[in-house]
Amino acid sequence: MVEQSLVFIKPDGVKRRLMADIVGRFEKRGFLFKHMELRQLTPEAVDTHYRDHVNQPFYPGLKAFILSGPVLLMVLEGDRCVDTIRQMVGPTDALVAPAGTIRGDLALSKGENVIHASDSPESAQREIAHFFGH
Ligand code: IDP
Ligand code: MG
Repeated sequence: MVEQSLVFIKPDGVKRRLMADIVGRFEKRGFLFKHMELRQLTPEAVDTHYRDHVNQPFYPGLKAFILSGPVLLMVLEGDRCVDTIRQMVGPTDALVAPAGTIRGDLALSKGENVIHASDSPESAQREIAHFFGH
């Protein structure tokens, strides 16, 4: 089933010049790129995007981190791409992410973990509408 996923490279990945590596992985895997945009997010956009996390103790740090520079937003399309991309990204805590995953190869932290990817087709629809309108 053809799906879309909302993915962004977080400010650590942009600053560490990891964009080409990460984008290259998605290109080589064969996803269709529907949108790609470097964007400085607003505080309101971060609160909306992470609405399920705003009451977590780590949220103030997460918000400051996501606002610390531009993110590279992408909408990717492909057969069952939401799960496939989550597999490529690896688990949240990069310290335990397996080698071969984006986080396992490129990050070491649970907070600064270089990339966001939608966790379900429903989240993807909400996130794409939020960042790119209907
Ligand atoms: P995910 O990005 O793998 O889907 P979520 O649990 O949805 O992970 O958390 C969203 C983001 O919040 C994570 O990618 C990470 O940047 C941050 N985060 C989650 N848990 C922690 C934590 O325990 N400490 C610091 N940051 C965290
Ligand atoms: Mg998540």
